[in-house]
Amino acid sequence: MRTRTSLMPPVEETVRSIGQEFIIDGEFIGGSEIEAGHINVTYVARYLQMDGSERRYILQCINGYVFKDPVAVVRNVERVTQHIAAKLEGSGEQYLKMYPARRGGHFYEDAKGRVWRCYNFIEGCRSYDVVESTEQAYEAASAFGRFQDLVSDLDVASLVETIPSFHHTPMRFARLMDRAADDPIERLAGVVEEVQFLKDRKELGAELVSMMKGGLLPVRVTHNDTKLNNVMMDERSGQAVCVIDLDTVMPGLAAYDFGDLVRTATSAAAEDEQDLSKVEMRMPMFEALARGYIKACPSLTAAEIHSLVTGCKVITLEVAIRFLTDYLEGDLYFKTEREGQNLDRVRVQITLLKQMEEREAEMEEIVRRFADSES
Ligand code: ADP
Ligand code: GN1
Ligand code: MG
Repeated sequence: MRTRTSLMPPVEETVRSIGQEFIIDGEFIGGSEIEAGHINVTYVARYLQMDGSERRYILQCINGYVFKDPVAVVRNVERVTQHIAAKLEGSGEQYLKMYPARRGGHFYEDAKGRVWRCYNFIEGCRSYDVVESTEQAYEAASAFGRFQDLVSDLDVASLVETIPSFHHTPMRFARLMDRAADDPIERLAGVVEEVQFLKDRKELGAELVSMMKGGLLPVRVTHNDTKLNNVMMDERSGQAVCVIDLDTVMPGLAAYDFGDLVRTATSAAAEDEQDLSKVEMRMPMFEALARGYIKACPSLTAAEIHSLVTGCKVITLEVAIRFLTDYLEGDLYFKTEREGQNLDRVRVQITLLKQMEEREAEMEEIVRRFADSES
C-alpha cells in the first residue's frame, strides 16, 4: 500500500522527512527550495500550529564539498548564536537560532552522511542580490558592523576555522597558478587575459595577510561572508533585521567583512552580469556602506579603519581568483546554473576591481571623513 506522504513531490517529501528529525512544533504542511546562496541547499518548511497559525523553519543541508567538517560548522554556529541570543533575548528582535535534533545536538546526519540543521525562519523579511538604494546599503553595513560588535567579546580561540585559510589570498592565488599550469579540463585558452590581470596583482593579494602577520591588524571574530544577500531586511520598513549565513564566522579581519560588503553592495549589476557596462562602483553606495559600518562598530582601531579600502580591493581580487579557479577546475565549488557562469562572475569582479583602483583616493577620503566624525 502506498502511504499518503509518498505521493508528495520529491522536494516536499525531503523537507518533511528531514523536518521529522528536529524538535519543532506543528504539523508539516509544505516545503520548497530557496535558490539564493552559492553553497548550501536551503529549504523552507511550513508547519501548522495548534492555534491554526503557520510557522516556518529553514532546513539546510551543509555543503560537504566546501565544509570538510560540517559538524564543526554546527558547533561554531551554536557558539555564535548562543552568544548573540544571550544579548538579544527579550529585546523583541529576531535573531538566528538552531533547533535541537531528536537524536541530540543541533544537527542530523542522514544515511548519505550529509549534515542538516534547522533554523527559525526570519519572518517578514527578504534578502537582496543587488543593492537598490543608499538606505539599503547603509542598513546592510550597519547590520554587519553591529554583528561584529556583538561578537567582539567572543573568544576567537573558541571558534574553529571551518575553512582553513579561507581569506588567505596568497594561498588562493597559488592554487589558481597551479590550475593555470595543469589546466585540468582545458579551459585555460579562453581565460588567458583574466589570468594575466590577476597575476599582475599578486602583491595586492598579499597586503592584508602581511599586515596581519606583522601584528598591524587585530584578529577578531568576523563573519567572513558579508554578501548583501546574507542580511535579512524588513519587507515593509527596509530596515536590516538579522545577519544570516554564519558558517564562516571565525577569526578574521574587519577589512574582509567591509571589503566583501562593498564588493556586493555598490554595483547595480548582478554578480554574474554579462553586460559589463552595467558594472559600476557607485560612490554614493560606498559612502553609505562606510558610514553604516564605521558607526555600528565603534571598536574598530585606527589601523583597521585605515585597512578598509585595501580590504575592498583584496576581497574583490580574491573572489575573482576563487571564481576563476573553480572555472578551471570544472565548477565544483560554487553553484552554477549555466556554462560559463563562473567566468562571468570573474569578469564582473575584474571590472569592479579596476574601478576601485581608479577611485581609491576618493574611497580613502570618504573613510577618513567618517572615521574623523566618529572619533
Ligand atoms: P548559502 O551558504 O548557500 O549562501 P544561506 O545560509 O545564505 O546559504 O541561505 C541561502 C538563502 O536562504 C539566503 O540568502 C536567504 O534568502 C534564505 N535564508 C537562509 N536562512 C534564512 C532564515 N533563517 N530565514 C529566512 N531566510 C533564510
Ligand atoms: C559564497 O554562501 P554564499 O553564497 O553567501 C562563498 C563566499 C563567496 C561568495 C561569492 C562558504 O557565499 O565566500 O564570497 O559565495 N561562501 C563560501 O558570491 O565559500
Ligand atoms: Mg549565503
